[in-house]
Amino acid sequence: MSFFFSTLTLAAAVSLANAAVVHYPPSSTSINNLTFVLNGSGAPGIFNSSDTSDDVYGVYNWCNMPHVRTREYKTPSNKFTLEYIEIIQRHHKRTPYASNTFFKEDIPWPCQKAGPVTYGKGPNGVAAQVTEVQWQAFTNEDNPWTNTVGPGFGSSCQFPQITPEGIEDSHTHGADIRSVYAHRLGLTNSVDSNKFKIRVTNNVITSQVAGGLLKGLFPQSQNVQALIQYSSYDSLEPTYSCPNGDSIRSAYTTGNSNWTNHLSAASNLYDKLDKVSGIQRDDTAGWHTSFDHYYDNLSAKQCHGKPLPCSVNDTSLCVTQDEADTVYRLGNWEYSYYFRDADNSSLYSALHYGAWILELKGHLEDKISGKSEVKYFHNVAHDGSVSPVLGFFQISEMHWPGMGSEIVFELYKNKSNKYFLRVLWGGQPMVTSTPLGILDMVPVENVFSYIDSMIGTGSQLYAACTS
Ligand SMILES: *C1O[C@H](CO)[C@@H](O)[C@H](O)[C@H]1NC(C)=O
Ligand SMILES: *[C@@H]1O[C@H](CO)[C@@H](O)[C@H](O)[C@H]1NC(C)=O
Ligand SMILES: *[C@@H]1O[C@H](CO)[C@@H](O)[C@H](O)[C@H]1NC(C)=O
Ligand SMILES: *[C@@H]1O[C@H](CO)[C@@H](O)[C@H](O)[C@H]1NC(C)=O
Ligand SMILES: *[C@@H]1O[C@H](CO)[C@@H](O)[C@H](O)[C@H]1NC(C)=O
Ligand SMILES: *[C@@H]1O[C@H](CO)[C@@H](O)[C@H](O)[C@H]1NC(C)=O
Ligand SMILES: *[C@@H]1O[C@H](CO)[C@@H](O)[C@H](O)[C@H]1NC(C)=O
Ligand SMILES: *[C@@H]1O[C@H](CO)[C@@H](O)[C@H](O)[C@H]1NC(C)=O
Repeated sequence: MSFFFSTLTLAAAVSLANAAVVHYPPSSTSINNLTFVLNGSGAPGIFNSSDTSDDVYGVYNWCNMPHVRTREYKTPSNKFTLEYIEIIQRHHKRTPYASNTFFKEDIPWPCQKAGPVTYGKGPNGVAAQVTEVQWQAFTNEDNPWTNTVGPGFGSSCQFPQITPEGIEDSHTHGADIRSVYAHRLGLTNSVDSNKFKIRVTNNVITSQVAGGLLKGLFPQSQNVQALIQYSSYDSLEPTYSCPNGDSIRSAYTTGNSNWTNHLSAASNLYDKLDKVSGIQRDDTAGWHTSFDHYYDNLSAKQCHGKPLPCSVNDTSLCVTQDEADTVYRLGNWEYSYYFRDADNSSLYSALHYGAWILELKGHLEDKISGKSEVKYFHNVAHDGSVSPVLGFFQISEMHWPGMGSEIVFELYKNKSNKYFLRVLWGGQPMVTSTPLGILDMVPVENVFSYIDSMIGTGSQLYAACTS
């Protein structure tokens, strides 16, 4: 443990039961440089297509983030054998959330014959008792609330819903993972539930992604069971209650000038966006407490090749590309602040996502002890899941995790039965600001000590969250 505590004099330590969380500040880059974010130019990556050309693959693409692929994969020395992988990813590209669609403009979202398949099935299978049922969103103007909130007329998607292009990206993602790991882990063409597990959240969009992903991963797969935790304490989304974590985060956002400064500095931009959208400056739906809603709505359109919105009352008053790019820089600044720049962001990540991290540690321990024969565990989740994992391991450059962002935990063994962990972000070893450095063949016990120093035991985490 002295490995971690020796640096205490360099960084602020916060006691959490027996654990001590040390915040190691991130690198200074254009992402967390507020002067550049407000007064610079350009988008911080690709925001208008799922395609990234091979020569630059690995750059930030909000629409379809880089993941492991054969072309870029670095095979470790043959002194190591791969024993187990665990992947956590964000879902693929989607429509905006209904709550982010109060902009009144009339860009339609077509999802004909591409709705979620949603039905119950008994143990006797589909043929015996049920038929497949697919949702088809529709509007009827006889319902007088149509067009008063949400996406309104002309859209046939649920909000949110993974779009047909997002399903394609999910399938490609699965096929790319297969190309890297099938022969390394001995994965067959269909799911062997003793060796492979897939987990989703209670938000149906993660199951929509799982369908495409699984077909790419296991081309012969059928009737796969996806693990799902109870919605009031799911560790993956996460939904478990941690009021102390929530207060720590509010203390560094709401009312804290380190946070609110960027909102006031962007006042002119807000004036323009509000003029186009018709949203009031004093709205209570969160349009002015962060850039999240504008970012989601603008980026979802651009990722699907749709134009930027114009006012429904004045078609010459439109959001410009420069304004959208500024919203994208601000959104990335916000995620860097939430999960890395704020002094208490590591403590927040440890509390808010500690339960999933403890499950991950348990999976690794069970593999090492021989208790489990699972070789691959795949989690389909959200930006709100991937972000605190990056915050927990204190990545050196924090971006807002885009569509399909992926973290792979690879567990290796050497010929003297020693275990090592390599963690891939965007397909490459993750660079952290912690004493663990680059997470590339780190002795697994050092990672366990780090986790212990951040969280302690499950009952310590529970107490730190709730008492
Ligand atoms: C967001 O997207 C939906 C769907 O196009 C649109 O109807 C809505 O009004 C848009 N505005 C935002 C950003 O709220
Ligand atoms: C951005 O530029 C404006 C005008 O050039 C200046 O007033 C403002 O202080 C700058 N903002 C930051 C954060 O540097
Ligand atoms: C932040 O960005 C501004 C404007 O691009 C630049 O002048 C300044 O050197 C940057 N600050 C740091 C710490 O990199
Ligand atoms: C996407 O945006 C880039 C700039 O970020 C631009 O060069 C490119 O032409 C755009 N592509 C499309 C299809 O609009
Ligand atoms: C603002 O951030 C600085 C640098 O991280 C920190 O020292 C200060 O305590 C923060 N202020 C507040 C009010 O949280
Ligand atoms: C358009 O005009 C109507 C009537 O004046 C107004 O109620 C509505 O808020 C305006 N919408 C926008 C987006 O400006
Ligand atoms: C971090 O959170 C702890 C626990 O709530 C609090 O005592 C401390 O003042 C916070 N630190 C900062 C820099 O806000
Ligand atoms: C396995 O790793 C351990 C710890 O780094 C090392 O001491 C040992 O020599 C390695 N064994 C082999 C066969 O490389």
